[in-house]
Amino acid sequence: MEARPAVDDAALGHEALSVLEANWTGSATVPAPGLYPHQWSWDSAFVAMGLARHRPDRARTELLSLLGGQWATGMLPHIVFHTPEAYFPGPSVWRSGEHRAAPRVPTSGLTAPPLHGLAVWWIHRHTGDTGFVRRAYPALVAQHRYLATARDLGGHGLAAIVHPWESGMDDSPAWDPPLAALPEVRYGYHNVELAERHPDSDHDRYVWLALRYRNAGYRPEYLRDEHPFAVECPLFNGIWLASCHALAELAPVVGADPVPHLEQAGRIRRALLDRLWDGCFYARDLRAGRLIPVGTVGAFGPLLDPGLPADRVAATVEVLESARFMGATGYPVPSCEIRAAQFDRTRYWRGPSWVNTNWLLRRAAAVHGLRTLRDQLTGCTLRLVRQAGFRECFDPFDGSGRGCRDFSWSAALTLDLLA
Ligand code: 2M8
Repeated sequence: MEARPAVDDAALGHEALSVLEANWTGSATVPAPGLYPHQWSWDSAFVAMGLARHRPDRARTELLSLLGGQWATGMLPHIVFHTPEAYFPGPSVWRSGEHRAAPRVPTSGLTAPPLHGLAVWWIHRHTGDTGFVRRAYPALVAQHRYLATARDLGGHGLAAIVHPWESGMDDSPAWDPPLAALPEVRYGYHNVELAERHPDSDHDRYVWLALRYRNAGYRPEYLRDEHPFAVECPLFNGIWLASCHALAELAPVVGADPVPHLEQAGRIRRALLDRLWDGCFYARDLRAGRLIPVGTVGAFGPLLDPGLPADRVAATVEVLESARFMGATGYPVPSCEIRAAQFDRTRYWRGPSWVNTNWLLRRAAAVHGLRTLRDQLTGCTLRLVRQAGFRECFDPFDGSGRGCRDFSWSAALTLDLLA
């Protein structure tokens, strides 16, 4: 295992800022040089929150350039291609330019966890900049409307993801059952380090799914009636709920009514409890009509809701602190529960610990006044980056780094953890 010389807080913060400087393109931050050379949606929201105290100018520009990729439908794409095609699938695959609702800048046709309301709220909280809120607010309202209409595929108030990439937890074992129901395809899609991905890589199926959606003209009717992958994810919906609360707090800043956002939050909460709860939160496969019985870090997304009933908070935190998740390792929460047959400490989103999900859990602990848990998550996440640097993810047993180096959200959220 690699070891780094000990670094104090000031040096760590300085290193984090240098990584973010190097990954800045002039209008956006790439997640990492090389493998991720464009602007990714939830990565940008994390980067903006990490930069809010240090470089508020950059945090604002980051989010506004991302919002520049929004479609007229309200859909906020998971990738915005400000820079020439250097990633697969790139603009020539998504062909957003052929779609009437798409903006001028090329984008993907999928969305990502809707963290942006929370990010705008966060920047306002740290800067008090109301002009920025006025610019961003209408786009956020449109994004939430899109999720509540085009993406409520189950008809019960939750937004469905229609591709594993939309979850942000690409290779999570939670997507194995819905992916296994798709036909076998072989395109030979090899732009990534497959050794660290799913052993029987599902990437060809990912591309197949994306092409089906694209060939159907990105139509919501197609998603509702025909698309074979539709899942209600507790992390995606927990993040949406947090952003609804954020918009309710931002509404008075722009002279708008907070009530619709609180009503939306109530609808999502009720649906999470009615549809995704079985002693803990699980994802629901809408096409198979059942819960997907594997515990992942996504289970804790609903903890971001300040209105989650106290008994559910307690039960969910009990699972989080148990040997199924953080009780076993002394390192931050892994992406999949340790006792699951699918758990793999080495492969993307199938075991490793990620700084962004642990930062979200720390935020959730703060929302519920759980100070000990919050401090514990802060300490063990900082331990990872002190030990292994700003890697993309980390081995949950020994903390060694995996995936890319100089990874933007690991650097940006470290700045926040150090504050
Ligand atoms: C990973 O996702 C991309 C596809 O969007 C990939 O695997 O190539 C995920 O970790 C996702 O959460 C993240 O936003 C993206 C860029 O960091 O990489």
